[in-house]
Amino acid sequence: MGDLEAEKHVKYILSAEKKKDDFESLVLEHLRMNGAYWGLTTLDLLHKLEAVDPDEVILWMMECYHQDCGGFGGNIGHDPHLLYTLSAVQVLALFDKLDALDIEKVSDYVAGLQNEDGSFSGDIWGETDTRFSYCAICCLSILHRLDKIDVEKAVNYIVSCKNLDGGFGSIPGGESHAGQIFCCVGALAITGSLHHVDRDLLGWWLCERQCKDGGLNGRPEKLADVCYTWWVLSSLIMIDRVHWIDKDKLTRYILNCQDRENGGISDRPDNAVDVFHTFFGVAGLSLVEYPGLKSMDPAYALPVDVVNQSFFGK
Ligand code: GRG
Repeated sequence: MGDLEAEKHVKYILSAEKKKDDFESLVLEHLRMNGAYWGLTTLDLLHKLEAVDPDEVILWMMECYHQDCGGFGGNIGHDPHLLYTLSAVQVLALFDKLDALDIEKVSDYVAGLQNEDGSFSGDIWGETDTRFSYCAICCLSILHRLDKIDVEKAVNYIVSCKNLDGGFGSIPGGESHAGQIFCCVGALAITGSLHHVDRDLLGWWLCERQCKDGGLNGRPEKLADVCYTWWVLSSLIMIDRVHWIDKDKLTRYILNCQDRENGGISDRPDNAVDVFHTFFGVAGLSLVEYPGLKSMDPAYALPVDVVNQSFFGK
């Protein structure tokens, strides 16, 4: 199986951060803020965050900030959205620099996107999705401003997206999907509402995501993909059913998706690597307690020491 090529992954992330004109950078241009979160969290899990100058990152991030409304865009000159605002808050939490934010302004922006039915729109254009419920709740919790929204309504809306198979979809009646399940279970965990989850039913659906090759898929009849290591395992951990997965087979699958020459992790063995799958591969290995990695918090999707720092100041 071979080991985790930690040093090569660090080099890969650091070089991806600097490139601006290759294929991957162009594809990621509109979600560079998410890319910063994926890359920097990977470095932190590998104990190499100090290889990056926080001031340089924060300077760039603040250029993506919209002072008029309090939200962050995915890159300089791009419109604000909850998806990027959460990534910005997570990156600042990684660096322990949340004080660089106007916390009232940012949390007002997030809270202002809650709708009458408790759901959240991602931006002013109104699309709703349980991904945005998670982004809002995680963001406000990190900023200690959950009191700015109607948490009960937010929880009831998420519960209305629960399906008969125990999973959750993007809107009421939407198909269960591991990514949405992470968002809903994560939001319920953060708000202390996990009693709404049927742990055995959902745990069964989630552990059935493990394919013959050891990898996990996101819904029935689909191919395995390294990113589902995160969405599925974090959910299983939050509902206390992670022992229903074959961790050794999964670990082997992730390690087989590494580019052993140039670093980086891909969705499936022998495919091209990218920062998204490198993050979810390393974060997944952290969840299976692969040696030498920092521990990840399954609900906040940040290293545990970062979450502790932000909540307990230690
Ligand atoms: C802080 C980790 C973190 C997340 C923020 C944006 C977000 C909240 C969560 C996204 C959850 C989600 C929906 C993930 C799924 C991403 C994905 C690989 C979708 C692909 O969907 P399909 O239908 O793929 O193309 P399948 O595998 O079903 O064929």
